[in-house]
Amino acid sequence: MLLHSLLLVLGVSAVVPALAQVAGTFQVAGNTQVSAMMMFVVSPDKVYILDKVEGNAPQINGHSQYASIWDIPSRTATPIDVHTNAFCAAGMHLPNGSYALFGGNTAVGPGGDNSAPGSTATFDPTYQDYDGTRAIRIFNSCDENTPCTFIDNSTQLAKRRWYPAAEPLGDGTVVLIGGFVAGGYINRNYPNTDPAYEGGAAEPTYEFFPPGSQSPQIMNFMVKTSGLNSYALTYLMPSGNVFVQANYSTIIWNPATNAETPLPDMPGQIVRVYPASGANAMLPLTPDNNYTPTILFCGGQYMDDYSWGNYSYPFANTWTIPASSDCHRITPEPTDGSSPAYVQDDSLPIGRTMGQFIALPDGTFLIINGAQNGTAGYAQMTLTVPSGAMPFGESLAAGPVGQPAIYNPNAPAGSRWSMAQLSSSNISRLYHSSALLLPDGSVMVAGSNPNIDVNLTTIYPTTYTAEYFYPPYFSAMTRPVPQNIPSTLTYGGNYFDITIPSTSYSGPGNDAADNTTIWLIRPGFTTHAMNMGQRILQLNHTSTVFSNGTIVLHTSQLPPNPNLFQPGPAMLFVTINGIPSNGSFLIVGNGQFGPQPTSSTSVLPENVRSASASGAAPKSASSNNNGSGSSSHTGPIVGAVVAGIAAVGVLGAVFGICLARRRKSLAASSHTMSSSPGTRFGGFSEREMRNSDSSAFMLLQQNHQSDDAPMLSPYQDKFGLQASSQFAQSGEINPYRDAYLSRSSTPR
Ligand SMILES: [Cu+2]
Repeated sequence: MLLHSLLLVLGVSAVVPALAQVAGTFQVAGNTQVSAMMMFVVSPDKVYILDKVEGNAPQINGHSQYASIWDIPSRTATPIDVHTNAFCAAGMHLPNGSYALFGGNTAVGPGGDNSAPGSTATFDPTYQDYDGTRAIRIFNSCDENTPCTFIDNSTQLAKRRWYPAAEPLGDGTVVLIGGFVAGGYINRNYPNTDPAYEGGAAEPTYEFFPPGSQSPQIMNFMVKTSGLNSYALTYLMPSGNVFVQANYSTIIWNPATNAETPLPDMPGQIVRVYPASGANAMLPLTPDNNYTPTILFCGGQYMDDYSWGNYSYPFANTWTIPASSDCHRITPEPTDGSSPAYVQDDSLPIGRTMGQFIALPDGTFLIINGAQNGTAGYAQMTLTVPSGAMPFGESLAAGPVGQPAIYNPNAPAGSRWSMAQLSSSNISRLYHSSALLLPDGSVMVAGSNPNIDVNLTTIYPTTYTAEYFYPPYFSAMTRPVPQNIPSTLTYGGNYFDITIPSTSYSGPGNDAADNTTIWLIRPGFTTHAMNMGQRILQLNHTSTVFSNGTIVLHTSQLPPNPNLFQPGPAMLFVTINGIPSNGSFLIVGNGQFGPQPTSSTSVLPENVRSASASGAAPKSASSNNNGSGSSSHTGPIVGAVVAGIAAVGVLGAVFGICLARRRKSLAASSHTMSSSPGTRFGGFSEREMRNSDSSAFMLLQQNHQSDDAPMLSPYQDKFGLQASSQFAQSGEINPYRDAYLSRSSTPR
């Protein structure tokens, strides 16, 4: 551990110069080693990066590498050996602070298929990967003091699921909905004579993790939305029902009874699910809106039903078709007695497919990545363009949008979008790219790979370069450094006090107190222009301003309804005058699957003001620099890294280790979880973990005791057909696996 810390410090000194973080700009962060199709951020230091199985150049244990751990401060990737093919899986946090990845594709070899000698859908000897269609992998929360560990596939889903939806319920249970059995462009044959099962290629059921006693049931909505129903868009509502959107249909679904209540269709039949891939997010849940969820959809794609095609490819040449710029809001459970309705919102500045929303800790949303034309997915031909003649390689999108935009949900209609002072990336972020809020409030952008296997020479190549994007608040010279942030939060119960030192802000203390918001953000699991599980909730608070400039924030626990913000890990930010602190990781709820304890919300103390109080921080550069461009930020994180470099050079290793810890505590700003004794898994000590009877804890415990035991041999499929036979039944080409077969069926 000490050596690890030392190496980390040395790594930092070797890799990171004192780079200025310029507000509104991208900065190249480094090489992710695998193409970042999927990411979780799990601590102030670490991001798990998952790729599909493909021919990445870095090797691990004699085969290409498919996953890595990204160290945020040093901007370096360390390989990990995930064996099951996680290609287009679903991901979600768990109540104990761990993270799960569900489903994926069958084993593949070079070319993304099983054409290599000895390759089967169960195991490929070249890439040494195993069938991931029913795999469950669980990753712990790790940081510079806690090793990253994971377990791969010791239990399995009941059904094969590629592109399933995942949504956590209020008790932490994750519901997994639908998916392909083995993939393709969209989830149907054409003509669509078997909308439920597509001859074995579609999976219309749902199931739970941890599994209950019920076997998977058909969700009728998956049949109704057949074709455009993979990676359905799901948001748990305050009632405990789930808002589900796919194709251009919408329902409220009761996960206990499987009852469906129809909601209006998407206006204009714009499709927002994959592969139209519109940006979608739940707007902030705040005291002002009484924690009433509103879902925002922007962009995506409209094509007529025929043009969407089938498993093989689209029947239209998607790259010629502009993406939608429309935005729509819906409040699925209005509290005023009105009926839920889609409402037109301000249009995107630039139409996008594969744009994705990132909740920022000032209550705004960044839209980032994507393209102006086409759809997600890739293909080697379409109905009218033969293999070899595709104008953008295998990409079904064209016209990358490099410039992000920011949506302010509280701005008056007509003024919610802004691209002011946001510069563009020159890296195309198309299909299989990803983006994620980091604990320092920056956004990690990575991946892009609209190719069946690694291709470094095509127009939109397999991409390994990660960037950090710095939102406008990086213009601040000083970030708030809140103190006494708890390591767990409850649903209702006693308020707690967060202390803001006067050095955290500038200007009058009363103004700072009036302009403070406290945010819980769950960045979610990023893949396919989505952040599954992403949520942002504002905690209520009052404040006491002391004459010395210190501000104490009397902060409410969450509202007493776990459906508003499901149990599990989250980051807490304190934002003063629009400038957020670094996020502190904590656990919401009791850390276990099951009904969450709730209690009534305590009454907050009255506000106390002090007219003489003022902050001791230097004025923000942006306030002296109004409208004249971005300004440089070299705040506490970079400053501390520089200190670490100097110390290693002059004073040697011991001081370096101490400074690494200091740097971490600065970066985390009251990262109180690190006080737990023993090995932590998502904020809980080993002892606490072993006392738990929840199955997710047990998985981690097994992994901790015996590394990778399930991976010693290919598992036997006890439950169903070999995936390799599925496409014979569907009668379609699978462009993802049978890449070089000539077209064998012509649609009507
Ligand atoms: Cu995909």
